[in-house]
Amino acid sequence: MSTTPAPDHPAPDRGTHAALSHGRRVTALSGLLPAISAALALGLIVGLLMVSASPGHGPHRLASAAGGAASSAGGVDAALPGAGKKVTLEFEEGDMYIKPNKVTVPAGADVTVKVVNKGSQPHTLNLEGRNGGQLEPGTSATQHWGVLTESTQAWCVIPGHKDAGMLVEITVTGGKTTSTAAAGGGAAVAADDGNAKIDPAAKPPAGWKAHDPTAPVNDGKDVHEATFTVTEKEMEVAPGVKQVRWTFNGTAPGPTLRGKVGDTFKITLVNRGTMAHSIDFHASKVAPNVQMRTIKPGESLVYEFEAQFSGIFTYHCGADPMIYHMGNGMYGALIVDPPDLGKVDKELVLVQSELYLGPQGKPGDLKKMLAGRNDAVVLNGYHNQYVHSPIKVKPGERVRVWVDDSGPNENIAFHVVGTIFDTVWKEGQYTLRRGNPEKGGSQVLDLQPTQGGFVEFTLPDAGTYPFLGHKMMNMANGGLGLFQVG
Ligand SMILES: [Cu+2]
Repeated sequence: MSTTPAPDHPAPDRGTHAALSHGRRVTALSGLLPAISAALALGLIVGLLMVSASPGHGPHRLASAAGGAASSAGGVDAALPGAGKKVTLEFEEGDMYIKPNKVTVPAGADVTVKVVNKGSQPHTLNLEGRNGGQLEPGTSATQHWGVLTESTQAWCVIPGHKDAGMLVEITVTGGKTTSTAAAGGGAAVAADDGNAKIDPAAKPPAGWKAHDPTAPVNDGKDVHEATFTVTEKEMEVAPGVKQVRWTFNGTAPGPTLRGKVGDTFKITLVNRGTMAHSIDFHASKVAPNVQMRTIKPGESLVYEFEAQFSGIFTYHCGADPMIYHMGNGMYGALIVDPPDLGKVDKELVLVQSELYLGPQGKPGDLKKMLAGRNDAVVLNGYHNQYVHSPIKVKPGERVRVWVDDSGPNENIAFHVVGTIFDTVWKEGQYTLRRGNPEKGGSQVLDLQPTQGGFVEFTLPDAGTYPFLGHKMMNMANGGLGLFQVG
């Protein structure tokens, strides 16, 4: 297992943030998460808008709202309802909420903001996404937003947090213009605006190499040590389509690990990304708040466990919002061999996941992940990967394919056209074994998100044998591959 050096990254609230936000649109996203909405509704009742004689200028001064707002009371039109008034807004942030999430301010008022972070991870509150410092858990800060003359928004700029619900609508009343969508009731902007599109007919560029599907060999050692370095890097996910993927060791899926029941796995997780990450091995029985804890950029942790159960298990990042980290590439598989695993001629690993494309060169689209609107369902991270690079098999070879469904949302009905599985293992047990007295055969290995198993079969004659998830819309959407025999 090698450690991949971290590439240079754009600042977190530029590249990634720009993919997700646009200053004055209503994204209507808070409605996607009922629990968050409930918390936000509660915030409305709390009604923290106060008019006070606050001293004003705090340590986190932000520029006032764009669009002609004056930056000091001296330049404010005296006819505006808030002219000469000082308004203090108080906000509570937590993990994926801000409350209240709607406030009303009279135009011309000089606005100061007090914000407290009651969440378990860092957040920010930035007027129109600009400036502002990071708030560590349990800390608070004061910001001076200056004079507002038209409706606007503020949000947390940490990637994914705005789309997960950390957005405040600021309605400014009595100003010259209050017509922006942010005033409420405006039409939601189409979620796909500017997102990359896959051309199913396109071919990978010269020099492209498929993700090697070969299963790692069980090295027989009792202790398996590896370093998983988290990086956020641009990668091609379909011909011509590039996205910033969040990865373990530079690939999505991450490296496949392998051992046997009773082995110890000792993984050092190193965060060289720009945001908080973590790892959750489904193969382990450990306290989630210890080994699976989220670590900041520059930090590392050691995750050690004994593999007590056999199977192919998913691992994934569990940082909030988890679906965003998994959907951006932070997943992989760990194989724990059952004690009596037979010999085969060829052994492969296929990990299914979905792509939810953001704009070219940006991370995926969280809104689409939450809505389950994928752009592709892929094996080992690339659209129709093994159609572009078929997997070679010799006639009559006994093949074992380990399959893990890393999701985050889709299932798989794994099937190989032109053969029948004589052995199937699913979630900890054989459901079919070669030589069974019933002479039974199996056509599909069915897996829900983060389930895993393997199938064994032979391809007796020379030819081309497609493999796919037999949920047909997924096959048509990038989940097809080919075995080339002879
Ligand atoms: Cu992560």
